[in-house]
Amino acid sequence: MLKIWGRANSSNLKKVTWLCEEIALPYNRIDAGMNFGVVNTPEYRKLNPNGLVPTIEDEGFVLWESNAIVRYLAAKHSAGKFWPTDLKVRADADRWMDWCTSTLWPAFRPVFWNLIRTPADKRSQKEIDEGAQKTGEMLGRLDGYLAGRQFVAGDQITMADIAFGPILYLVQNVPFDRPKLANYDVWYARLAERPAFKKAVTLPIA
Ligand SMILES: N[C@@H](CCC(=O)N[C@@H](CS)C(=O)NCC(=O)O)C(=O)O
Repeated sequence: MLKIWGRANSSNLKKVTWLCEEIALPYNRIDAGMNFGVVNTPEYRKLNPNGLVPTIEDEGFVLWESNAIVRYLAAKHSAGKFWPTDLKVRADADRWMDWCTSTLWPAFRPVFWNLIRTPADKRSQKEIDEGAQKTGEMLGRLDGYLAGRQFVAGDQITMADIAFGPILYLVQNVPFDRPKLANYDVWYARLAERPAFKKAVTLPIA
């Protein structure tokens, strides 16, 4: 059976478990990271030299980097749905997965890190304010793109929505001044109402 290492409330782990729940792919999740440790053991470092989660092992094949894992599992088990077979739709999905990791998350990370992972007396209000402003700008960009679309890469849910969902769950649940955005809000609600999202993503964030 597919093995997945990572604590259940890790956003990057949730991308993998949410996809598995969507496609009814059985998996064995092993707690690792933060208070569970494991990630600094020599055994784990052999699997993932970064000491981060998630990591998977599938029939002897080891893979880390959450977006790469999502692409691999979607291509293997859900070609034509979560992994689009149309080249342009897939490129669009790939593009938004990369944008989420390279642009949205770096904008939002300081807000999350300060408000959720940092004791109140050590927080940087400047980092929170700058991050909140950038996050608002990025969400606005996404909102414009979502006009007239059910999901980020068209009218069917794909791996791109999977990559966004757990990050947006943080964006929605960390207490900061988030702009109201019509297309974005409807899309997020559409993702959050899915039973697989509720099971894999809707967990306490801290
Ligand atoms: N680019 C990597 C980032 C992985 C990452 O930063 N994982 C975090 C959890 S979301 C982690 O392992 N943090 C340390 C820990 O949990 O011990 C990916 O997408 O898989």
